[in-house]
Amino acid sequence: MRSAPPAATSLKVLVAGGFGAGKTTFVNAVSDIPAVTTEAPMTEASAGVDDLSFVPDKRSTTVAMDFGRVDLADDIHLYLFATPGQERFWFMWDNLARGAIGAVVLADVRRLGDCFAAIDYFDHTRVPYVVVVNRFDGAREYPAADIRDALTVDAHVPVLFCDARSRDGVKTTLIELVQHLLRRRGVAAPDRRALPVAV
Ligand SMILES: Nc1nc2c(ncn2[C@@H]2O[C@H](COP(=O)(O)OP(=O)(O)O)[C@@H](O)[C@H]2O)c(=O)[nH]1
Ligand SMILES: [Mg+2]
Repeated sequence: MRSAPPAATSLKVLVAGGFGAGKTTFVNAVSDIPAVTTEAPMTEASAGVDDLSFVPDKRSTTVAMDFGRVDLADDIHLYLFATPGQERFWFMWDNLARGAIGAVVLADVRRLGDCFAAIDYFDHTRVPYVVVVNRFDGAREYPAADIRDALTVDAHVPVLFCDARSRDGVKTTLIELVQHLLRRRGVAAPDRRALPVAV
């Protein structure tokens, strides 16, 4: 008698990184459903608090989270939750992180230090992550090894590159994240049955 195929796997993934690193853009680019965002217009009240010097076109900011969903295969559904970047919203991280199986830390090489908080948080809470450098126009390119050194992340942490506006580019980084999770579980082949059901 043949056993029934295992049901689909749903995984919760966090997207973190500094203010203006491209988190909202990343979730919107890849989501198969219209992403739920909680953008609020930026007002003068945030002048001098939120640094717009590298993202002068930014007109709004995430006040709670962004949410999207993407299917990597017929049977792997990722639920993406992007955290607000600013320190004044960090009290929400523990709630957002509950049940998360992995994370993407988005980095802008022009201000790498802005993602230290996310890296510290995931190291501390033992949530596996990949670092994804969002390639902004005109930003210098650095080899992955240099980025890894600058961020002092472990050698096994993948450092990837993408344009957060590109659906295919973003999707590739999410596939890499899932493969990283599988490798950490000692599974070489992409066998999703090795993934825990997290949501
Ligand atoms: N040139 C370029 N601009 C980007 C890219 N990703 C995001 N942006 C822009 O950078 C600004 C900040 O992005 P946003 O997604 O709001 O950042 P968040 O604060 O991390 O959610 C927005 O104006 C985006 O349109 C990228 O890969 N290249
Ligand atoms: Mg945002």
